[in-house]
Amino acid sequence: MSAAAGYVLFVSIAASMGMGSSAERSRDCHAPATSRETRASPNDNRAPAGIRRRGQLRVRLEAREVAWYPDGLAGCPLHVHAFAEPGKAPSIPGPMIRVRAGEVVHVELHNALSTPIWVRGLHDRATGVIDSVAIASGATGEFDFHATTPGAWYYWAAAPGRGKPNMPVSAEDGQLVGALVIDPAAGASHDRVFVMTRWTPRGVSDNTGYQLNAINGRSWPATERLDYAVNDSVRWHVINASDALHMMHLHGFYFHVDQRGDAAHDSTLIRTIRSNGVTTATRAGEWISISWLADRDGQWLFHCHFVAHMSGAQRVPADPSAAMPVSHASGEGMAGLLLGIRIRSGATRAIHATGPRRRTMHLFANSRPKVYGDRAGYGFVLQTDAVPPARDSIVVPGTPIIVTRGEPVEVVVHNRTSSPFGVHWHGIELESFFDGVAGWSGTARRLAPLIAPNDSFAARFTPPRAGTFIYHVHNEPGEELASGLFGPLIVLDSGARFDSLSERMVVISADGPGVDPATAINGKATPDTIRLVARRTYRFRVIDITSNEAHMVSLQGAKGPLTWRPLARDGADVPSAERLPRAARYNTASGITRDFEFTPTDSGEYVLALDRIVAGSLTGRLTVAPIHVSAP
Ligand SMILES: [Cu+2]
Repeated sequence: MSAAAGYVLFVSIAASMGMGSSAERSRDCHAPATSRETRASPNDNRAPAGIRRRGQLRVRLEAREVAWYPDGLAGCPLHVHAFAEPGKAPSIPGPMIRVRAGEVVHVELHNALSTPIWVRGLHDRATGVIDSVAIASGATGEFDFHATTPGAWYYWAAAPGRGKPNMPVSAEDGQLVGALVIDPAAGASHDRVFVMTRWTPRGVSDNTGYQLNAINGRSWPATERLDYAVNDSVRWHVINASDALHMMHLHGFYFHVDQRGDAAHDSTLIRTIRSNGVTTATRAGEWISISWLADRDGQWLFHCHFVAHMSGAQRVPADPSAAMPVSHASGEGMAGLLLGIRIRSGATRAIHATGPRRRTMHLFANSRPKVYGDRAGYGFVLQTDAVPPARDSIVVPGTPIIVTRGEPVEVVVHNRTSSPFGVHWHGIELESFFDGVAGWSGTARRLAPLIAPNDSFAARFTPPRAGTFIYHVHNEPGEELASGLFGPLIVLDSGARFDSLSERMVVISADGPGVDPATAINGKATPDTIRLVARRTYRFRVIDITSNEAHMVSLQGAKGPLTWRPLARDGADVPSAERLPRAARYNTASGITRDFEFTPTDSGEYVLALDRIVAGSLTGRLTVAPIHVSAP
């Protein structure tokens, strides 16, 4: 985004909230002026802390009370605890300690808070155990270690009873965290470091109350803009130093998860590494190291796919103690866990300039009053006849859009609702302008518009790979996503036809608006029966477009989980080595698609079950689709 466009977006947000100019807005903040407070700076984690002396990195840190401005200085502050290097402004996240394997680190940490703190993670990870060191108020602790284990580690501190031994907690100590990156002894490393932190009034990890989520100390649109040139290799460490799950999604490109770890372990200890996708889970306390090739120009986003974590409703309110739940409402604009990426053009490859004639489809965003109690329902309906569908006809999920790899398509989106929005073609490698983020996709000179009520927008793309994707509303003002504005986007290989006898789509979504909705399968909280024939092979295309929820998906018979073969993740075929029969279950959350091949061996009754996951644990809160398998 150009600085000007960001400013317009911000002013329109402030004006719509009745806040007037940003200067007035600051004066409205409830900001108790305590003398001990200093203002925390955002930390972009480019410059490491400390000084190198005689082969040793020496870092001095202090834990202090600070005022934090995650929306930028025109926004309101939160009063939290943070780390500082003496003589410098405190920062959120705290000063980054970054060394190569083999170096020796000495840290002196002074506790200037009025409470004792437990300090965790200021050590090497060779043992896979997190040490806790208590430092009394006013006291200083010393830490000496030999860095040996490469990874995007972090250190954190919390008052007794306010932290967890394996991750920071999103209360007042949730920003008392900093990166501790150990690079390999030699060679290139992932260059940028992004630390995600979180603040909630009660320190809760769920998504039912007010929350503020930040990357490197800032919430969108105050987050950093990342500039690259076409064909740059991008390599990032992304650290989820919070107690909430985040589903990190990259627009327009696939990325590779090169390494993954939690507070104490790297991936060689906890799970297999290297996977390709457009969305990946970073669990509470987890970090990932990712890489991707910026091979198309334009403006893109990297963000958490949970609506609550990209919602404008999480802008810091004037009085944080009276903050309202963020829930599923997108609010005015976007805020929170979003990074803007600008890729400068060069010799960019043409994605859809030539080739066969473009196929045009008309997609209508319809609404109908009183579908969810007093609230409207929404749905995308594809025109299949000579005349457009009725204005109040809604289908949830939206009509599947089925296109062919390599064939240019134009989807004309007609907005018949009363709200402006964009439409994102999730997982499709396309031209930035059509990516669907109004006010951001495209270039500074030609930004994608909001699709106004009664207006339309023609999205053009030529899908380069066959697979299972999603189309869904973006930049919506309210709960339009949870209320039905999404659908499957299937790309078939050239020459292939969609065979409804062997294809089964499973779309997982919220069953309507509200803070804690039930989960629906194919639009119903009490799902329709899936009908199969024994000994026939099916392709299951499982799409997760929930708002803020996570689930375990499983196929089960009377004797427990069935077996299936993974075919694709996020639209990309899995390597043949992974296409092996395995237990039919996996964890999913918003923004993920998976394809599986399933052959029921016997006739009988089975289920496709979703078990809601909250704070990392199965809850037994089920949504169950019956499966009836008849004899061949
Ligand atoms: Cu998130």
